[in-house]
Amino acid sequence: MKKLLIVLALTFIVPAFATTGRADTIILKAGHTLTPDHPYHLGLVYLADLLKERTNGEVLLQPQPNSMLGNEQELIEYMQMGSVEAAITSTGPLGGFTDAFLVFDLPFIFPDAATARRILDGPIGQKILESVENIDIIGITFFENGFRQITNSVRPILNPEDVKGLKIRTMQNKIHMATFSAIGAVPIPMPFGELYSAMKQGTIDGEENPIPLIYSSKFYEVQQYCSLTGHFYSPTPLFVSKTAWNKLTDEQKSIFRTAAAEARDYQRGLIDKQTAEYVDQLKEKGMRVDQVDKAVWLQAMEPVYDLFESQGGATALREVQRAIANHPAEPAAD
Ligand code: EAX
Repeated sequence: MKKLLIVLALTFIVPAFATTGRADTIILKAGHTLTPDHPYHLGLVYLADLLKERTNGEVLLQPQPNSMLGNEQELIEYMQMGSVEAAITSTGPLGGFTDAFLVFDLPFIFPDAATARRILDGPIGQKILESVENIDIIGITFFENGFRQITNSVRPILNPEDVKGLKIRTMQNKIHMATFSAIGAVPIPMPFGELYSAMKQGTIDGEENPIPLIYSSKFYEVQQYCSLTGHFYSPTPLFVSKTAWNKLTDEQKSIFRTAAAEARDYQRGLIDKQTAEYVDQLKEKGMRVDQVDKAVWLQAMEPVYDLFESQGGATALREVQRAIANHPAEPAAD
C-alpha cells in the first residue's frame, strides 16, 4: 500500500510540480512600430536581458518591432483587452484614450531634453503614468523618440510660411494636427506603418519625426529636405497591460520597475548619441538639412496654446510651465 502511494505520488505530484514550474514563466510580448535598430527596440532588448537575469528566467520580455503586433492605436487597444502584454507608443494616439498626456504634445513645451526628462520622471510625469490605470494599462516609465523635425520632398523649409499648402502627415493627435493647421499646412493623420509608402507614392509631401527615426526608417530615400525645427518633444511611455501586470508577483513588479528605469536611461542615451551623429549621416545620404530660427516657429504655433487652454488644458499647462520654471534647465542634452 505504501509503495503504491509513493508510485502514485511520483506519477501525479511530480509532474504537477513540473507543470507549475513551466506555467510560472511569464512571457510579455512588447510591441512597437519602429525598426529593430532603433533605440526603442534596443532599449526593450536591454530591459529583456535585465528581467531575464534578475527573475531567473521567470519573466521573459519579447520585443516585437515594425508594427508586427499592431499600430500604436491598436497596441493601446490590445493592451486594454489583454491580448498584447506591453508596448512603447508615442503620445500621438493616446489622445484618443485619455487627455492626460496631451500637454506634452504642445509645440515647444520643453526647452530641451534634460528638462523634458526631469518633468517626465518627476511628480507630474509619474502622476500621468499612474492615471492610465483607469483605462486598464499600467504606465511604467517614459522612453523617448526625441525632438521631431520636419522632412519633405518639395522644397527647403526655413520659415513657417514655407509649409503653406504642403500635405504633412501627422500622428493621429488633435494637438499635432492643430499645430500644422496653424502654420497653413494640410495635416494628414495616419499610422506610422503607412507613412513610408505614402511618401514614396507622393500622396503626402512631408512628415515630422526625430533624427534617429528618420535615419533608421530610411526616410532619406523618399524625402529630400529636413528642417531642424524640433517643434515637438516625443515622449514614448512604456506600458504593460493590466492583465499581464497582475500576473507578476510583487517582487517581479519591483524588479520590472527598477530594470525599466535603467533601460530608460540607456535608451535615452542612445537617442542623444544618434541625434548628434545622424544629421551628418542624413547629409551623406543626400538630404539637405537646414537649421531654423525656432523663436519664429514658436510664435507661429502659439495659437495652439490658446486652443489647448480653451479646451480644458489650462491647469495642466500651468502645472507643467511652473515645474519647468521652478528648476532652471540642466545643460541641454538634445
Ligand atoms: O512612436 O507615428 C510616428 O511618427 C511615431 O514617431 C512612431 O510611431 C514612433
